[in-house]
Amino acid sequence: MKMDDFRLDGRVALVTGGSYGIGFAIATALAEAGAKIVFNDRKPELIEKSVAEYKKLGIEAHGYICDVTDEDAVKEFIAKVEKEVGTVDILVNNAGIIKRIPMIEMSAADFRQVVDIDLNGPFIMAKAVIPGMIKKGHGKIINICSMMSELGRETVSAYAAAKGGLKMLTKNIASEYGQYNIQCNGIGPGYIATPQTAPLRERQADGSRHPFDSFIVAKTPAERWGTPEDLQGPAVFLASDASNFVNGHILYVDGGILAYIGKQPQ
Ligand code: NAP
Ligand code: GCO
Repeated sequence: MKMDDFRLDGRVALVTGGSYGIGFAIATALAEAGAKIVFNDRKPELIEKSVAEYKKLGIEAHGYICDVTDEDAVKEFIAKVEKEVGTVDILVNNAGIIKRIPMIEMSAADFRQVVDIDLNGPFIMAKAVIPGMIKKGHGKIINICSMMSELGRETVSAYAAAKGGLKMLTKNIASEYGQYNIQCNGIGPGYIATPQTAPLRERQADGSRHPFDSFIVAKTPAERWGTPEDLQGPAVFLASDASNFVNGHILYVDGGILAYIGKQPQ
């Protein structure tokens, strides 16, 4: 093995929802390893703001407006990227939402929206980039799964169903396209401090920690929330030649939560 196996020079990496949070952190790491960065989001103002944020880090990111659930828009998006930047070598299916509603109070429309973005979106994106990867003779797809690909909890039925499905979509893409030297793996982040989990970490009126915040810290051997930066090394590994024989694997980056019964309440 050579350390250059972890380099991504000359590769085009597309990170969906790469304007902030986990997607932005992963994109900056892939850029650090040499990749050209493409990202998309739904809001024009976000694209502009994020291109400037990438530029502050010395990264010439290519930002496009595209909703991952809109198949026609995605086809157009990928055609534009192939023309303006190059064929996508690395796809990170990061874009995702969560709605925290008790299941019997959740509307079917809300359930469908979460599954549409968190599961149909990655399918649509992967379907759009795989033909180019086959032509090039290689490709890397990294699906951002979740602890909820393995575990359930109150109020996240749609999200858990979608992320459980995304785990199996990852394994199926690996099975169907491994013969073309395309590796499809997942990253399963633990509880990461981003806007998506901000409501779970809000200080209480009396200034005390949110009960869920304390719960997660007690459930994590590392005794802390993860940061988007904790996901950067695993993402570079799965995007690089160093992982060419890793396929259909979900790499949990969770500080050990999945391995641990949790600290006994004092
Ligand atoms: P976040 O801060 O909410 O960011 C999500 C990103 O996805 C935003 O840029 C968002 O842009 C974009 N997005 C949402 N729907 C989209 C759509 N239909 N088309 C295109 N872009 C869309 O979330 P995060 O915490 O960084 O999480 C990123 C991924 O990691 C998600 O898949 C999430 O499920 C997963 N994850 C998060 C954690 C965690 O603890 N934070 C743990 C495990 C897994 P808009 O502003 O347009 O919505
Ligand atoms: C929640 C959280 C989690 C995290 C993540 C954990 O409400 O339980 O949002 O779902 O986002 O998916 O891996």
